Amino acid sequence: MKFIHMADMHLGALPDGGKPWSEARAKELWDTFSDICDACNRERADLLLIAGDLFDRQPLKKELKQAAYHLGRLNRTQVVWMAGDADHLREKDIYAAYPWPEHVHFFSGEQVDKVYFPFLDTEVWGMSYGHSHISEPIYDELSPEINETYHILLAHGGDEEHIPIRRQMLATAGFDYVALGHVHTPQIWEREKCAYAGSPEPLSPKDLGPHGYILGEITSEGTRLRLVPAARRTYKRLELSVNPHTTTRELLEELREDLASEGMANIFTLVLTGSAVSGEEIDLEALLGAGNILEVIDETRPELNLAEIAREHAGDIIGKYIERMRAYPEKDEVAEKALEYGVLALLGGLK
Ligand SMILES: [Mn+2]
Repeated sequence: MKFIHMADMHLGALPDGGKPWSEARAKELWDTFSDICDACNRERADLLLIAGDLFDRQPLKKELKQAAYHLGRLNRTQVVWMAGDADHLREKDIYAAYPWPEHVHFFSGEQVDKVYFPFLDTEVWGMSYGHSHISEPIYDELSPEINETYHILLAHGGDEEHIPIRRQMLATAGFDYVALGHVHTPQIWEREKCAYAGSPEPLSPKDLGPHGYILGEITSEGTRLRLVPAARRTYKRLELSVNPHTTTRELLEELREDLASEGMANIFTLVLTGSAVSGEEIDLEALLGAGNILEVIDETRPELNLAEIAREHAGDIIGKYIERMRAYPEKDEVAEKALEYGVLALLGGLK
């Protein structure tokens, strides 16, 4: 039995809101969702498991229509789907009432329910969020009968306010696979037969590394899992080293080269390291305009002229500190750092 497991697509979200590339990314979420539907056809997947937060909030009717269109393109895959905390059901919700294609199975209540597929001899357990917060550990008590039938649990959450999960308990509950959602970074525990699919597109600069969906297979031998990258873009951290003489022009040149080699479409957090520029200030706006740069973080430190500081502060605590630290052998890296940080802290404290 072959399946594709996805979660946390967050359709309708506007990643990197306010940035020039934000609208394009909102559209790319749909494109990647469409790609995953194509993958179901290509891989001849028996099941598409959607472990919550397909939408970023309660979907509009036209968003449901668009989702139904893509799911309608599946030619042999059965879809099992739950609402997560972000797109949780509300009383007047239109999800359940929506005329989904016959092969789309939606958990429409907050009680654990089961869908059985005789031709796959597979039973999928799950529920939907009816609230944005659920603090009861609902999944901890579940345990399927051990028999020939494959049992899958579709689950969303894992933190205190979103159904706490004890993974060790789930691992021994008897499911052949637990398809998890809510955590946006993919995590696979193949031996424990469970995984967070992660969001197919990264949604914040904290979501580093590859993103996509999980391609899995359950046989009498066990459960095999693999992350298939599908994201169109990656968040990256890019360090640029500067010295007191660096100019904006030089820095821009280096930045453009780095962006080209790291992939212009990706989204970057720039970090300036090294010694602070002492000449003309770096034009941060120019750096921000060189590509998809979310922000520039200045981690440079002022270059210390210790001889001058020692002369100026002869007799006070700073002078004494420098004198004392210089008693350490030269080229002792720890002592050098302690001297630098100590002097900076003391100078800062005097401001
Ligand atoms: Mn969630």
